[in-house]
Amino acid sequence: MGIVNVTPDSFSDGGDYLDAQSALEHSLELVREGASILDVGGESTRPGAEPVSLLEECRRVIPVVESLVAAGVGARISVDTSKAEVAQRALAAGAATINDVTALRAAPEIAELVAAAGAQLCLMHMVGTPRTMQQNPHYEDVVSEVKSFLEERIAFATSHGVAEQRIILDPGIGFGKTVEHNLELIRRLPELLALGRPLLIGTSRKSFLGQLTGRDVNDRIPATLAINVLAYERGATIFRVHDVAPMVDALTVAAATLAP
Ligand code: HH2
Repeated sequence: MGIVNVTPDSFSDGGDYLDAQSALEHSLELVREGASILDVGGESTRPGAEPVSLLEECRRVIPVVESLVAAGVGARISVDTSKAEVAQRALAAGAATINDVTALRAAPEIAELVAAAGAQLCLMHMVGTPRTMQQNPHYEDVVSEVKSFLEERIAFATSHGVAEQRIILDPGIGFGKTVEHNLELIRRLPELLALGRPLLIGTSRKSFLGQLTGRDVNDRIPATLAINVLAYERGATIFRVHDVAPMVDALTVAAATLAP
């Protein structure tokens, strides 16, 4: 899953693809590099980020979805949003997945929209909101708490019409977690796999990798590859990354090595 951030303030690529044309060109490049899903987002969720208005988020995201569909991009189009109106317009424009980092808590009606469109839904775990989530995160057992949360969110989504086989789960790496919480979640990923749904992992260039390596945000590709390969070995199948080409190589070698 290649990341297409149409935002001025994303933590690592804010402002790089702000107009629809550069977002389209970047998307096509990610697909050439091997992305099979593109995740288009118009609101940063970095710690402390300010919310974006509905009008502004639509203005950023919808033209990009439309141009990707018009270009016949050859990848599944996912839209990273927690707003029902953005989801509705994105689905109408041809998006096939809604990636909701609030797991339907901000806008429960996204469930009905996804169900009516027969689309996929990614449910992610997060404590609080991006503004507050990194203020002293605490768990008794991070993995079992994330698992219970996701289990409850699956029940909510399916009771509102979403087919279970269209749900993807994400432990929300970096969303209200310390370095150790993030590592524990990756280490014990098979416990989340027991929920029976594909696992999406978003570690790309994140700050916990900087804390572990001392690297700046744009020098975290090796760290991203290492953790994603380990997540793959533990059962994750969707990797949300900025740097698609090196990730494809790393996963190709990992898959060949693990093949029986
Ligand atoms: N991480 C980010 C945004 N959306 N969605 C899912 N499902 N999982 C994630 O881990 C995830 C996500 C944050 O990364 P990025 O888009 O690069 O930054 P920003 O939120 O600042 O735009």
